[in-house]
Amino acid sequence: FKDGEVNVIFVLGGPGSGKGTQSALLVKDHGFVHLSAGDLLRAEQKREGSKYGELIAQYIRDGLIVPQEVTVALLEQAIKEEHAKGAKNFLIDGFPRKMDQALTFEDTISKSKFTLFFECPEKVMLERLLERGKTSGRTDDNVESITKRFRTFVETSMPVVDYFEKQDKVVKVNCNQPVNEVYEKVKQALKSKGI
Ligand code: UP5
Ligand code: MG
Repeated sequence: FKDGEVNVIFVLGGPGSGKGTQSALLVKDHGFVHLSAGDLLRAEQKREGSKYGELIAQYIRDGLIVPQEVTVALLEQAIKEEHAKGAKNFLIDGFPRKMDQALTFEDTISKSKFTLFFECPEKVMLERLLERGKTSGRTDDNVESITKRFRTFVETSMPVVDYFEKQDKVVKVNCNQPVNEVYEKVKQALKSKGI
């Protein structure tokens, strides 16, 4: 995409910090297109005939980052489809969560305007995910997988946040509050960036 053709905001934060919840609210009020990398991977995993189904299933269960070729291709396809329908403003949720993905995406698809980063204590995220796990059907909402997801987040994904922070492109929001209070802060954060 050429400069200005699409606006990309990355939404990052630990597992269960509320990326999906807050993104859904922003879609309703601001007309963003919300693309969750995790949702795209789960859909691809289920797609009949996908050659990546088993690989994706394993990586997600182990809380590891699926090789970037798979995820970047899924995102690129989804962005192009939405752009063809007239969409311009994208919330990319749960991506990039490894440095190679960040560099590839910004080199080949689009630079990001900034990253909305959700801060939340692990203890709170663990409680949320275990609660959700009672009904979510997600193969990674169990203590073993959650522990691995937390480790991957700290070791592999935080360097991406640090990288964007050095470019002064991170807006932090504390998420350890009720959904609507967090949302008020999210809206303020976007306002601070002129959105
Ligand atoms: N909840 C939310 N906000 C709340 C609040 N303020 N107060 C109280 N409760 C709140 O929320 C989680 C739960 O908490 C929900 O029940 C919600 O109601 C409640 P949600 O909005 O779903 O949080 P989110 O941050 O989106 O959590 P999610 O579990 O989706 O985060 P992950 O980052 O772990 O999951 P994702 O789907 O992004 O990735 C899953 C896996 O896919 C990764 O582990 C990885 O294996 C793989 N992946 C890749 O390999 N590459 C990628 O690029 C992306 C993913
Ligand atoms: Mg999510």
